[in-house]
Amino acid sequence: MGEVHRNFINGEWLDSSSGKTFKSRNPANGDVVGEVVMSTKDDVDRAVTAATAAAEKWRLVPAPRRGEMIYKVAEILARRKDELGRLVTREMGKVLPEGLGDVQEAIDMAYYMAGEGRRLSGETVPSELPNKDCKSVRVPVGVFGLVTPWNFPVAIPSWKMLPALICGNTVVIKPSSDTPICASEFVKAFEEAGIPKGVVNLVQGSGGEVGEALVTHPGVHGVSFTGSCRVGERLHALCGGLGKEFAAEMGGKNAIIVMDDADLDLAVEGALWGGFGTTGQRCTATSRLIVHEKIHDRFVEMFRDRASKLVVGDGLLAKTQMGPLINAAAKGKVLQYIEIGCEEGATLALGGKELDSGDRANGYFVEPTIFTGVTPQMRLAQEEVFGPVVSVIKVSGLEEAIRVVNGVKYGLSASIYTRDVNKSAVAERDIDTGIVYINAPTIGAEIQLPFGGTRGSGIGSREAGGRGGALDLYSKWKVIYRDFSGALQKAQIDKD
Ligand code: UN1
Repeated sequence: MGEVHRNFINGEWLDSSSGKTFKSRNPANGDVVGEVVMSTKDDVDRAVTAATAAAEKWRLVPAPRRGEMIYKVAEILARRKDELGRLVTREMGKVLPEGLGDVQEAIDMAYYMAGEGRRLSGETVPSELPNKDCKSVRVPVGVFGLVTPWNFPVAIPSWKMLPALICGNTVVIKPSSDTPICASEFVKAFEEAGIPKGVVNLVQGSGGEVGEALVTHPGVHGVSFTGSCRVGERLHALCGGLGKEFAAEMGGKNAIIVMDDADLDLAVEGALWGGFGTTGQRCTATSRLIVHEKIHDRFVEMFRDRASKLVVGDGLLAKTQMGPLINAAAKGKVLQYIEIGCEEGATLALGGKELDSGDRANGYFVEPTIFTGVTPQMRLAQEEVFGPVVSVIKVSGLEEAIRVVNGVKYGLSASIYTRDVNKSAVAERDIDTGIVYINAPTIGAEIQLPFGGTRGSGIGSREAGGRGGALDLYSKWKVIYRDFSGALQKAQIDKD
């Protein structure tokens, strides 16, 4: 076996204090991708201590200089894109073009956040008193604990680390134990870019032991989490009680509306990509198709025909269009939802079975699956499946369609296919999700605007760029009043 992937603490690659390791495996075939250290609370403590010590100097590095280092991270990732993209596919399972896209999203974020180093703008406003000025500036929060998932094993660490760093925070990241090596290789880009020691720290291990120790650590001032609702809500309760800054991005039950005037070929393409891209394992994945009754049967026929031809297998093979699920538990959960759908009386129109023979015997594969005759209140139509299962719900018009889109506890992403500009405007106005697409599927957000959802999809600030994006989590406002009159002036009192 090759090298052991260690923790990165205070600029050094260190063994864990447990002396134990675990194996990261390829979900397509069970091959060992590498061996990784299994950390403990002591390792978390060491990493937070390093991040705390580094924070004092890092906050004083001018933001444009921090930006130049992040610009270097972008260049390093761009140079290593091919290698890292292949690693994403080997460790996480998504098909190679998507593995490369995962790395590209991190590159985009790095260039974007590098530029923020020369903005990070606040406000300057007039004072009510003479010879006095007022402004607001963004200041760092301190040390951030970042807990990241496996489904975007390079992109999501980048969404959190890059804005945290440009704002002048230091970080400790605990990546998913399903994709530890992607995170490790990503962190190497920061090391190569010359980020000072202690500014970026990585601790590998389980969520229960390492993740919770990190987010509840008294030296951690802010936490950002992406993952399940169950864990997000638990961490929120823990962090709220400890007075930490907190944000969580937690999933969706995203829907595409297909109207009777839609370009059906385009809508089918969108539904295939939204529903089965990344094997349905995006928080933004399309898991409901809300289809107008007038074109329902034709649309379902076209969609089923295309989905039945998808090639499922190892994402590294050029012919593969859909990869495996991440692990045995994920596969078990998807198969269980398929059973639930059948029990609830939905019609299994395609797929529904695991694929566990031949080349696929050692991977976690499930067929692209379509249910029709789904009603909005079924569990299948309400709960997040996180797999290649798409439910078709028939509706009689736009108003009903929007009611169905909004009738779930999540509010991340939604879309409408229509050629009618008025209908698209109504959907844009009345759909209650953080992201709305017109004539495009529910996946594929770009990094220069805020990412996140309403209601059960998230807690706290959104991620990524733009007004209301990640900078709001990773910085606090400080307001400064400067009186250069040389006399005591009393606001609200000295009026004449
Ligand atoms: C996620 O699934 O958590 O919008 C992130 C998208 C991607 C990001 C998905 N850019 O589908």
